Amino acid sequence: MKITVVGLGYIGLPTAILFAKYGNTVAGVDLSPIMTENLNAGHLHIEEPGLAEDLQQALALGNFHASTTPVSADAYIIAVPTPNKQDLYKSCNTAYVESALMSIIPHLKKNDTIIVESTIAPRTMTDIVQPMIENEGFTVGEDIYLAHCPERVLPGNIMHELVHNPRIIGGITTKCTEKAAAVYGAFVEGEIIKAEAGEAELSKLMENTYRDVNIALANELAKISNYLEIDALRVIEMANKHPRVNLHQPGPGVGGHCLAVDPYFVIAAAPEQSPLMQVAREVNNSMPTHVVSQVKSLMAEHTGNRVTIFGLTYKGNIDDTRESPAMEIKEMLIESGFDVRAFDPHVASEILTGEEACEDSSLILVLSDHSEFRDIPASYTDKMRHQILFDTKNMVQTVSDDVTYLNYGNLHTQKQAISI
Ligand code: SAJ
Repeated sequence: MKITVVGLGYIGLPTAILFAKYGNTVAGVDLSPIMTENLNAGHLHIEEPGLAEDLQQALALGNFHASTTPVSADAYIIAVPTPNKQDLYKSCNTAYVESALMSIIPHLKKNDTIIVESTIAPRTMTDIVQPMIENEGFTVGEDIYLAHCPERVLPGNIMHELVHNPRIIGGITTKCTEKAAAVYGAFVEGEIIKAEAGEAELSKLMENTYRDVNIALANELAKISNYLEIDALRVIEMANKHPRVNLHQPGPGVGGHCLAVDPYFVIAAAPEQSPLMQVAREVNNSMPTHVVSQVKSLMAEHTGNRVTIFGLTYKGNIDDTRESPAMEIKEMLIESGFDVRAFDPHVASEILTGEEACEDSSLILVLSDHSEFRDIPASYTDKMRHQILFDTKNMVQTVSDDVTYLNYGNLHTQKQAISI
């Protein structure tokens, strides 16, 4: 198969590389000339385990080439961003999807398949994408095949999950579904679930909304337990021993380009019907302010003004700071007058070592669960003015006995902890 993948980000690039690795001829398209040149030279712009090796393999096979303009193919895959609009309910902005479609339209021929992988609001395929193709004189389901196949892979485990996760294929017609399923047959070993386009759109959004709502519940529990002076983490651990309970983990907030974005697509499409989802978003959005309040309170008891953030990414072992609560907390702490230093071995622009970041600091604030933070060496904490560590991710395993270790389980033991 000849496949053109438009959008070489966290999803499009791994997808393109896998198609190439499995013997297809793949053209990767992105607006950035520097990025496409780098890819052709074997250099990645994102961190994802296994991707570098697979890129080398695809290039060695001669099956992958990146460029800034689409080329003719049998199947087109669109994996471009769909941010929130700045409107009342933060609805789905399909501008990049529409311009990607416009860029491939001149190359379309009878029997081609177009697959939208980007996360989209319910009814986008039938209300926006299908009319765009039919305006060009094609009949969808007869001479062009159109499907929404949402990506559902977890950053950090993308290369494995792309192959092994079940894949939802939502065609505009049954024939569209069959054609798109055949495309993914190239490498997907997970179950292929055939669906209608609208079902595929909404199920993807509800997966992330499910997680967002459950994290909101855990974050609310952290606040409740702090107020009631009960260990929230023990409560979660014990409750989860029940066979039908799966409380999620509290943290500094919900980030990334999925959970903090997608629920709004459903909310905007049905605002009157979605009060629970809206409150969950508010609870998760409140967490950076909650963390900053706790930091202010902890710092009020001590001399010194330096706070050291461990981890700026939206979650552990990745380099992605998009929609990261850690970045928001960093800005809020700076605005509050703290002298903020950051240590993040996964973010290239952060150049301080752990020792440098901790020097003369009064508090370490762990905001991302990078595995490097599991064991905190004494060489970091020895340099501190006051040895206090607040681990919002409950991930630190070992730290010097000289350090006062706090997490959402024991924060209430500090008399200055704030019950909000
Ligand atoms: N988080 C918590 N507590 C938890 C779990 C996560 O606070 O118990 C936070 C994380 O720290 C992070 C945010 O939630 O800030 C999101 O992280 P995540 O690991 O839950 O998810 P993403 O955004 O990296 O990927 C999600 C995944 N969706 C689901 O698990 C339902 C992934 O499978 C999707 O493909 C991806 O969204 C996407 O692209 O939509």
